Amino acid sequence: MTVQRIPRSHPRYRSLLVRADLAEKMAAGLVVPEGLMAHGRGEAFDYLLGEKTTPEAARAERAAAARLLLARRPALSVNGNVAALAAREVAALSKDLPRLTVEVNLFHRTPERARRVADTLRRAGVRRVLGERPTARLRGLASDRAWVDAQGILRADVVVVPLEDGDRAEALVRAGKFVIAIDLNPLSRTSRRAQLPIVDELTRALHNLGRGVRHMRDWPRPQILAVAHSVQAPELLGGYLRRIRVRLDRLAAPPSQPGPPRRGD
Ligand code: PTJ
Repeated sequence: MTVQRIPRSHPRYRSLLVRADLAEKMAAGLVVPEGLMAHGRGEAFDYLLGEKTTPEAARAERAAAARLLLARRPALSVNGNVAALAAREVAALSKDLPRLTVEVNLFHRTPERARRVADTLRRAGVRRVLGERPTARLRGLASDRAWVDAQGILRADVVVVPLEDGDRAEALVRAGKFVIAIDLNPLSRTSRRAQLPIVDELTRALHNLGRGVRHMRDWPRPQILAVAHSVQAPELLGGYLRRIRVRLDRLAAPPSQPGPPRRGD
């Protein structure tokens, strides 16, 4: 169904809209077919998490914003899905944090797709986009995801990797980067390898990162440092899984029965 034909009254209007938009962007060659599967997996986890930012994700996003403010060379990696779903949010974050390098990084790389992703970002307002003609490779990675820009991800100290695959997250950690993942699946290798796993929907996460950056940017450094160190990956991952378990337990519980009459009732 095209975006225009989705009835606004549908209870899952937003979700249908995003799907139709992604399908159109796949036809236009921005998103790969595998990207639609990745999106479906993300949606499934979003259901389990209640389709809102959990308190654990909010803490992770605040800490990530602090890390970005403290970074000397922060970078954000953008693939086809990220450009399709959140080009505007990427542009907004790059305005909130002008030092942030925005770099195209594709698993299914062709020069045309790299250009399409970069054009999408520029149209949304990102001033400088790297990665169209990458100049270096990350060590220990066989896929095209290894291609990076020597001025961008290669020299970055903090890298945000949304909707990433586990191999590259691992390679980035091995290369000494501080890796902030955005991935709705708390069980993915990316979430489990990142030093700071944000398990939240991409547009919500980017929005909250921008808000955190704006909120803390004039704070004294020790205060920002305290926020940056306020969460640990194992504790966050446990928290996300517990959040899902508690939610499922609650949903699975039989409707409460009126109890036996108590004395005095
Ligand atoms: O554009 P390319 O060629 O670089 O390819 C991009 C995809 C996404 C196809 C590629 O990176 C891929 O195959 O990714 P994976 O390994 O499927 O991982 C994507 C992860 O992102 C999955 O764990 C999903 O749960 C998660 N995800 C999907 N949509 C969202 C999401 N996380 C947050 N927000 C979303 N909207």
